[in-house]
Amino acid sequence: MLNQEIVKLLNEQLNREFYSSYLYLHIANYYADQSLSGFENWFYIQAQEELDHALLFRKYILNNGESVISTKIAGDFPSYKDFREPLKSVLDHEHYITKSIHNIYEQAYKLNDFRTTQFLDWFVKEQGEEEKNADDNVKRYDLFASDAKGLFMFDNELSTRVYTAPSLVL
Ligand code: OFO
Repeated sequence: MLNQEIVKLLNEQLNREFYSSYLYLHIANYYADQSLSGFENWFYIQAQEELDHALLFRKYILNNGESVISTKIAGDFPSYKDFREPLKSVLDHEHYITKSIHNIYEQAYKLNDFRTTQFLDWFVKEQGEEEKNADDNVKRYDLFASDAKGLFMFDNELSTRVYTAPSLVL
């Protein structure tokens, strides 16, 4: 049985993962409107991955005999002034999500809830990869996409990303 404070935090994280998925889909839609299909592809796949994360939290909560709380998905869906802005905004977003995961980890650790820390280990690692990917996208955009040809090539590169299911199985 999980501590109820941990259940609350896990449910809040579930909501944040759904928001992340929706946010990435929102960005994919933005790039689709701009005919940047490679950017669209990259963010659409990220939206799928975030949905996977939400469903992993759902499964973990249920596997521990606790209830999943359905709440409104909290968060904004901004408009963007240029192609770079979504890239930068998701880097900030991933920093925020990392903090949130680390907070649950810290609370679980304090309560000797090692089942939850073990579950979260995968997410700690995943966040590290996602921060790196988001940071790379900003840096690569700044390096290569300052003219139409560079933007075209960067878009082509982003079109090669393929979806892979999460390696964590519950
Ligand atoms: Fe859910 O992985 Fe980042 O946000």
